[in-house]
Amino acid sequence: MAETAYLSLGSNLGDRAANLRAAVAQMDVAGRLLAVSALYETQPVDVPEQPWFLNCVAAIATDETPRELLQLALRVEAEMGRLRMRDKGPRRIDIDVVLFGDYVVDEPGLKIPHPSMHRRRFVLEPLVEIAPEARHPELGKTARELLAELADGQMVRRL
Ligand code: PH2
Ligand code: MG
Ligand code: MG
Repeated sequence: MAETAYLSLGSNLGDRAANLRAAVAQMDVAGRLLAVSALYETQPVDVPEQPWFLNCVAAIATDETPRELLQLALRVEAEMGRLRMRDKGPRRIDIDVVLFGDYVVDEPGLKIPHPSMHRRRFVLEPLVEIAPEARHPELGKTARELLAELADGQMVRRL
């Protein structure tokens, strides 16, 4: 049965909007694209000294497994010329699987829900835009509730 997965995409090098659009279009082979959020200009978190990001979230109905979806994301990143210069540093494209139905996966290289998603405004604002009732299976809270609990401090502006 198809599951609904949510992807968080980010870019802070090159033509950021074009990078996001190209990546979303390529992820479409994993299933059926259900929704794509607006683009958001976002302050870098974790590694602050880097260019601001554009971020968005896409919902996809997929018959793939979480591992297969991750592998596709990594392939699209590689094909788009992503170089991993520095952990959490600048990149042309980053594609993270943040939720996959109500799956909880904790394997090397694959953690679902994404371990930081509930603390990141750049994930939660676009997620709430397209799926306010999407539920975090470990915290038992919806995207809307998680966003409401977030402290101020990360700047996120919808374009
Ligand atoms: N991704 C990171 C680290 N920091 N900050 C913003 N605003 N957007 C991101 O996509 C992002 C980040 C690691 O993947
Ligand atoms: Mg990431
Ligand atoms: Mg990533």
